[in-house]
Amino acid sequence: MSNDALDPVAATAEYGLPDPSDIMAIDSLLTSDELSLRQRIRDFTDQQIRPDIADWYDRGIFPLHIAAQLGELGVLGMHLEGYGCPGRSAVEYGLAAMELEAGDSGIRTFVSVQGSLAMSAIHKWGSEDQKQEWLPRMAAGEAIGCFALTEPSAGSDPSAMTTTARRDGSGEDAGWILDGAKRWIGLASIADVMVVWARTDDGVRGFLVPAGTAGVTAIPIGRKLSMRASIQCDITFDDVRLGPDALLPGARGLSGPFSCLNEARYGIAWGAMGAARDCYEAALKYAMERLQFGRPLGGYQLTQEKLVNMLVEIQKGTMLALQLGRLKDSRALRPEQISLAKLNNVREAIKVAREARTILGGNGITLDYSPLRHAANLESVRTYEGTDEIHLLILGQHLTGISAFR
Ligand code: TGC
Repeated sequence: MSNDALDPVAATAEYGLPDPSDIMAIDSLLTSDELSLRQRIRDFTDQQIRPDIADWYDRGIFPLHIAAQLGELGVLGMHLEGYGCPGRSAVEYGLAAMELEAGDSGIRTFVSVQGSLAMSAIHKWGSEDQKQEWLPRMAAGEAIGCFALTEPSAGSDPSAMTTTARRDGSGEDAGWILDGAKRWIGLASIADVMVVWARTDDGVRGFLVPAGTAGVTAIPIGRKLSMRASIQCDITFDDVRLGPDALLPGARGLSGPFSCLNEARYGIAWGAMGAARDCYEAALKYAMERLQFGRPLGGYQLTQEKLVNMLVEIQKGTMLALQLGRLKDSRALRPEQISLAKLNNVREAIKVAREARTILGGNGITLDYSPLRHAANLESVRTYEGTDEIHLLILGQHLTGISAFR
């Protein structure tokens, strides 16, 4: 984490006039290093994502070429230390997620799946050999990872998973045989390595399955109305033979995958505010340019109310994300805090996106404008990494001490 002192005056001089939409001067809470990093990612989004995102979305393709660009940008496994990973702070990672999701949730999802899920699992729970083999290439975007937890019949309740790994032989050299199915797994069809969670005699364990392993099939899920510039797959494992070194030695039980979900949910709390900000900015621009009844839409009280309500939620949600990041950087972050921020920020971002679309009128239903694309994406974001209902119940359990799950 950068140690430079907070100096909003110097930062303003370096990065231009304060943003008029930053009413609460949130930028003044960021260090000059953080502002500089944010600007670098914002420039990347403007140059490499914005010009093509509507086309990628329309055609339903994930732009694989940006993996190496994102590696070079230093956002893959951004918060991880060593093994070629950038070792940046939690706040810096959050700012990057925000800027990338201002481009598209599918691009931020790629960064989350690669860094927060697959790389985090290997970094937290892998052997030294596994870390050396995969992390440097994954940080560079030269190898892609995925994280296979969810199953066709086990979404919110991963403890109901039916994918199994059983010993193939006996003794220390015994490998594993993997059988089962996973669903909604981001990047699986292009992954060089899958992190797969399976039930064993010893509880839930994690396994690394390299691309090309016999018996593994990953098929992208089609006909999606959301996350169209992104890949989610069905995977089947049919009598898949793995060596003994496929096991992630450090992870035992569901706390293994759940600790990785914490990382991804953290990034989402930031990213959703990026999508919301992009919607707000599109609506504000349109409202100032579009004349109806002889004056800009922005001159009507009803439009001003919409714009103000959007901005209020974006400012609140961004401050929430920043507090989350500061807690994470001070190693004081707790899962219920992540749940509160993920729940609030995605819920509010969807409302902002839908409200922004109303200002754009009929033009807002085309891919020429971002809000409806963001709104559709955010339906997925609201569902994955814990639905609204799951996060409400995690918070309910925290407040009452009573689990409503079982
Ligand atoms: P529970 O009994 O509460 O806990 C089991 C073990 O896990 C520990 N634990 C956690 N550890 C770290 N961080 C957390 N947030 C944790 N929450 C629980 C817990 O201490 C316990 O450890 P131990 O050592 O005692 O065994 O488990 P439960 O089954 O009752 O869980 C309840 C619940 C609902 C909170 C949990 O199931 C949950 O979070 N469900 C939502 C699952 C979810 O978010 N799924 C999305 C997965 S992401 C995905 O599949 C694809 S999206 C990305 C892509 O595009 O690929």
